[in-house]
Amino acid sequence: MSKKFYLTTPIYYVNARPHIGHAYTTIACDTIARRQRMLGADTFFLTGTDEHGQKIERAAEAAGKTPQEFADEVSAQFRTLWNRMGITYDDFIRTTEDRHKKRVHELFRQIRDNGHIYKGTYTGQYCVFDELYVDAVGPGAPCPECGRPTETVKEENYFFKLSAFADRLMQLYTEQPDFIRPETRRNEVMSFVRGGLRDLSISRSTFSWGIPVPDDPKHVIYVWLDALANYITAIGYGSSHKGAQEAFQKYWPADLHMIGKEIVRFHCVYWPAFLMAAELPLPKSIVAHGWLLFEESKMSKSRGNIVRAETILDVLGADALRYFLLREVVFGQDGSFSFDALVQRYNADLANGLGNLASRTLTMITRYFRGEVPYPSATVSQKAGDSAIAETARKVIAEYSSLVDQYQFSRALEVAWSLVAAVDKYIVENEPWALAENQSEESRSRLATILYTSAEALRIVTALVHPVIPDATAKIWAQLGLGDIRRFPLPDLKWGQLQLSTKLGNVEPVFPRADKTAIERMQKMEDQLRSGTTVTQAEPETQSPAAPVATHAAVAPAAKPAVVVPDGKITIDDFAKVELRVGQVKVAEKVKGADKLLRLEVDLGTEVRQVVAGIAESYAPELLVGRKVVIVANLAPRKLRGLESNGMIVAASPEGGKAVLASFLEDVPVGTRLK
Ligand code: ME8
Repeated sequence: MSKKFYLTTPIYYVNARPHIGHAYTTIACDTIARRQRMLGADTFFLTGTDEHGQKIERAAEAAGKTPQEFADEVSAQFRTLWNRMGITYDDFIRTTEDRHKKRVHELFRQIRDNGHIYKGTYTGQYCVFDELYVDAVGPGAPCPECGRPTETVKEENYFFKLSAFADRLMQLYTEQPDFIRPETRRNEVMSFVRGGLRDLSISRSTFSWGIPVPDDPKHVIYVWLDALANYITAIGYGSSHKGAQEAFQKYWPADLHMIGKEIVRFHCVYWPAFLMAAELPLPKSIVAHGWLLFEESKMSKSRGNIVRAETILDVLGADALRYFLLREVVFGQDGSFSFDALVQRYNADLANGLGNLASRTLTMITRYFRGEVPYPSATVSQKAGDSAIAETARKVIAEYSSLVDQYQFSRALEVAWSLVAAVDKYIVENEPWALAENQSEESRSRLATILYTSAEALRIVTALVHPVIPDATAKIWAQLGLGDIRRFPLPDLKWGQLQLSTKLGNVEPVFPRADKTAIERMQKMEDQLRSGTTVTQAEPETQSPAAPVATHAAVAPAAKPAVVVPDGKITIDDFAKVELRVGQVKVAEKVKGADKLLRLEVDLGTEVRQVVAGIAESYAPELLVGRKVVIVANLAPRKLRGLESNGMIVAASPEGGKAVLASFLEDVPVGTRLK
């Protein structure tokens, strides 16, 4: 029987549309899944969406939708994107599906029946952004994880006896050092557990968007218990169907949960403890990668610094994004994204590197050998350079495989490209085009050897990196006349398998060079998305004279209207581009060294934003805490005195007088849009 390999991405929250941070994890997993299939493993690759909890409920409310409608829309955006990118997931789980809900009930019951759940009262702070109970003290205290203000929760809850599992968890980390990778994350987790574990509240009763607790539907199950369970519910845990039970037997435990570093605690402490409590086997390994940064901070919706995958797909294609992310970012560490670096890598490594090697090698075989792979003469025409390429290729196969199996994608690709560079040099040094001008038997034989050697090296790189850049390598493989690359058994890969007289397919370039406008085009697409504009041509800069005066020292360029009405008026569509929302000030404080500035943390329902506003002369900070204000929510972030300002607070600024914040006479829910 073949080996199985079960791997998962986190299931992504549906409070915001996907960006390339989500794509990064999904691409890494897709690469591993494709490689495992080529290695012959019975592979199961799971992804999906996390749809319950207070954060989603609030996001839906702010969008004027029911949580289910909202979740349906955003979940579909994730799925559509993965389909467009050719992600080869085997299942896409949604936590609002019946199959999941029923099986989560089973898990809850099993843990309860095993005696690990009791009822108690929780009083403390909760961070809605992280959906995390925190140890912070006092109303509005900042979350130790993300710094956002926490909310006080006082509820009767069900508790999970997490504290009882500390010793077993420590034993797990010690006995299985590979359970958490990389080492830095393992150390963090171990010191967290060593610091003492408190029992965990695993239900909420003050909102209803979740899976009801079995036999006590006033409570909903804590969203992280619900979400983590997806890894077993999707493959049939708790099902009464025979097929589902067999799938669970076959695939569980997972071979790999791939996650971002911010959710290590949930996966490496809570999840194994839940499984121990349910007496289920534990996953074999959890690998946490670093963050994709953009403009120096973590790419995330709440910071407004996201780049969408679609933009890159439109301009350069999925392979470019996949290659860039895996090559540029050292796996496990944070890495920066920039359009400049993307295009530079694309041109250097893909267009001029692999693409050029493929097209020059295959074009010469087509031209000089009528499109059939020539065979190297074993005696007459062998030179040291030929066997050096074969030797390099052998080394590359071994090193690449070992690095990629340790998820060192960047180093693995560097190694693979060392073969591309070696063959390039070999071709330049041997000048096959010059040999082709001479019809002597010796020249023909030498030419055959050089082109065979180049084509064979090309075949080897192509097979190795297929899981990383599947589209282009499938094309090169077909151009090499080798059929369907997905069926190629990687364990068999070795030098010399390219058969004499293999008939090449049609030779076409796979990576056209990106010109200078590629960067501009991508940047413009993202700017337009951020400002809410979708038209493509440049528009004149205008600002609405009717707009309320904004007392925001970090005024970003206003959203540009698509249609400018001659007398300076704007259309309703123009106005709709400005996203005005009700926010509530959670924290207000003076900015050191700036008399006019206040640093505010404003809750927008779905997230808490830091806004730096020029209202210090009008308002004492303590008067602002708890106050509802109007925020321009879709302004591009700006830095002021080193602080990032994400949005703008709206106020009237009378001539010569003090600013007066826009506010409401009636109570309005936080997050409501003004329109
Ligand atoms: O945490 N850089 O969902 P989420 C790298 N629903 N990876 C990033 C990233 C960035 N800037 N931004 C997002 C949740 N990611 C929970 C998970 S699992 C049982 C529940 C990736 O939508 C990365 O994998 O906030 C990160 O862990 C995940 O998206 C968080 O997605």
